[in-house]
Amino acid sequence: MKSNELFEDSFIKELSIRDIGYTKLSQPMSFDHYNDWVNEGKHEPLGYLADHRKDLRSDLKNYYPEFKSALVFAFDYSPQKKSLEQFYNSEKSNGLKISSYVFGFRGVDYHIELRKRMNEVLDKLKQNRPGLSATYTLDIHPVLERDLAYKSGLGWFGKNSMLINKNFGSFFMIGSLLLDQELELEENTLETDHCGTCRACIDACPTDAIDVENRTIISNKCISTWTIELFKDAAEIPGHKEKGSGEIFGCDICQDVCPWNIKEQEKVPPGDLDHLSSTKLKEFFLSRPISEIEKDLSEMSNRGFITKFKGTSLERSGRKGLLKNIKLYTD
Ligand code: B12
Ligand code: SF4
Ligand code: SF4
Repeated sequence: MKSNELFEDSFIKELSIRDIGYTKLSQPMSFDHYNDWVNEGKHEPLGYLADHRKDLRSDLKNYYPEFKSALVFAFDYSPQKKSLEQFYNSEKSNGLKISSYVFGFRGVDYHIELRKRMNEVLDKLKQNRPGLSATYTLDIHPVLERDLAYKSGLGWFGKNSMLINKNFGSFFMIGSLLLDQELELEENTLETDHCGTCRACIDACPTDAIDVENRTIISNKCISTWTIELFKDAAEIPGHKEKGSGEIFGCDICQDVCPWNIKEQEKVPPGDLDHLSSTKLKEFFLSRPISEIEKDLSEMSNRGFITKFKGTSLERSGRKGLLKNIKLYTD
């Protein structure tokens, strides 16, 4: 059986799972690539990628000793991406931009929402396999997730370093269940490179953050690092203010120009952006005069910010981080 035939279509669709990969390999294929990247300092200022957890990534068994196989999920947010683009192109937009993944999962922080969805999947799996145990990996764990998705056949490493799927592009998040049993599934073949001679992402990146030789990102040049990971006053990314196009949380530019995403956006129907958290974010940050937002954030307490945006991805940067990002467009 193929991994994407494990569950009923309606169940998969309800959880926005676009595809499922499967692998029994516990060792990544690109740990050396990661190691070199860290040794060259390209992870800076993201210290958590280089500390005692670095080498844990060399084998999934370091994180989950019982590992026998993994189900790897592509959680799709391309429909919400399409709606957000329509909003940015409308008169309602104030020119500021928040990355589309933030709106992808009902506006709820994907760490919270996708964990719930993977628990639902696990409950379903356990119905026929009562002894099964598992743990999940989602972003913050010491696992090379793109490598895991690559190994399980979900896509290739694009020049922009995104894991790209030939059928649905790169607007998806990766989440996995590491299992203590093998499943009766065929392993998928590895996807080949479909970037060819294209350079669209490299030419579009406003801060030259793409290291094309290694297909990696120089973190301290990336707008995503600056707007999501640096919480307080921080030195500006050289060139960002001049060349940035309104990004105040994350950056989608190198994905927006990718032909594999453009193709997907042409065919995907727009998704719902009207869930409570999404509406709150859109109304506060994306629809009002920028000076008004700056004033509100300056006068708000940290506690007030957390109360208002609790459970959304923006809680990570906090009030000060967002204020720093917005000031780029008011000073
Ligand atoms: C640190 C991090 C960042 C950093 C650094 C990004 C980077 N590209 O390294 C920053 C803050 C900049 C960032 C930004 C974003 N991130 Co991020 N991030 C991570 C995190 C936590 C670790 C990534 C990492 O280890 N980087 C180090 C590099 C060296 O490793 P890598 O990215 O995995 O790349 C592999 C390939 O390049 C491969 N490789 C390259 N060439 C070749 C060739 C061969 C032959 C082989 C075998 C391998 C190979 O080797 C590398 C090591 O495995 C992962 C979650 C996780 N635990 O993995 C999410 C993750 C990569 N991020 C994700 C997302 C969505 C984003 C953003 C789109 C968010 C946004 N809109 O702002 C941007 C995209 C920026 C970009 N173009 O990459 C998703 C990507 C999903 C996907 N479809 O690929 C992940 C997987 C989170 C998730 N659970 O879904 N991120
Ligand atoms: S996310 Fe933005 S800044 Fe980072 S590499 Fe892509 S285009 Fe460049
Ligand atoms: S824009 Fe072109 S080079 Fe960049 S990831 Fe997409 S296909 Fe590859």
